[in-house]
Amino acid sequence: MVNDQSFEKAIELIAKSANVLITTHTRPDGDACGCMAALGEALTALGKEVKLLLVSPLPQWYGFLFDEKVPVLGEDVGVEQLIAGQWGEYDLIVIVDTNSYSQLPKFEQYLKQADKAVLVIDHHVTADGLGDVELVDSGAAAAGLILLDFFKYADWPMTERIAEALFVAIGSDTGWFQFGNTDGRVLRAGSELIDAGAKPAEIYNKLYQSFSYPRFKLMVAMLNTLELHFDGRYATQYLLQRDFQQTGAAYQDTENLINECHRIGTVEVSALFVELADGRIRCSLRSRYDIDVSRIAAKFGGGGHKKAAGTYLPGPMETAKRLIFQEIAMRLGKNG
Ligand SMILES: [Mn+2]
Repeated sequence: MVNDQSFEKAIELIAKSANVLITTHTRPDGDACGCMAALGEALTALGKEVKLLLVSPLPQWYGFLFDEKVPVLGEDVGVEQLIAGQWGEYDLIVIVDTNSYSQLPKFEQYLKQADKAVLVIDHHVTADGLGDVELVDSGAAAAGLILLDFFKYADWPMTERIAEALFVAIGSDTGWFQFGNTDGRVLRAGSELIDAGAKPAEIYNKLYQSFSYPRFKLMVAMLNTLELHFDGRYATQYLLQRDFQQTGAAYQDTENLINECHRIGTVEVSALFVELADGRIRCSLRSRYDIDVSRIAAKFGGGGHKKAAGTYLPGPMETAKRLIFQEIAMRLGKNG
């Protein structure tokens, strides 16, 4: 849990700020988007001038959280513009759901030269200490849980919109209450948010039953690459640039697809390799039991959680697959 002293400092920081810029990690997920939306809503209600900024495109299924399109750095606004103050001057930067430079491509440049107060709200173990004030709790299943505690501490009104956004944050980081991080705190928060107006069935539909046909075809292409190793304990899948071209799906459509292979009973750990336009390979890792995939990701400059992590690897695909295979072989060997 975050201590009261940190909450007090965050409240002070917000109280003396008028223009607030809120951002989150690249490949924004439900926790990232939900926290941005909830905090944006709350700070606007407090009379702050709030701007939201993403560092990579928003998956379309999170669009309902925002009243208007959230600008993307490098697409809607250039980092030079941001640095030059042509896209607004801010006295407070809030970063949600990450505390790492590597998760903030391009924004990192702005952050390093900007002489602004920074507030971080995060639950990752990997941390660069980006904040002047940090609300960090690595025991929280989602950054949304920290935000909920903060809102309650600050006694800010919990509107239906905020409850919905925080429910998205918590629901998605727990795999809709299926992952091992689903604890009493998660379910208590869930019930509070439902009481405040969040509608779980409606949210589930918007998040998980809203595939576009291209995204579904991308999933089929991915499933066709499934390989099992070590008696079915390690599953790999991959997607090439050509799969995106053939299906018409976008890179952000890969979110959560890795989890499909964990329906196979033997699978303990899995990797999804995605070839990027620049030739690098994005590798997502999931673990069901003891293997700490954040350690594997960290070896290659990535990060995350024990059971869900990611990193970038050099291409081509076979090289990337081999690098991770060696790590998995070591660990599965050790664990018997
Ligand atoms: Mn998160």
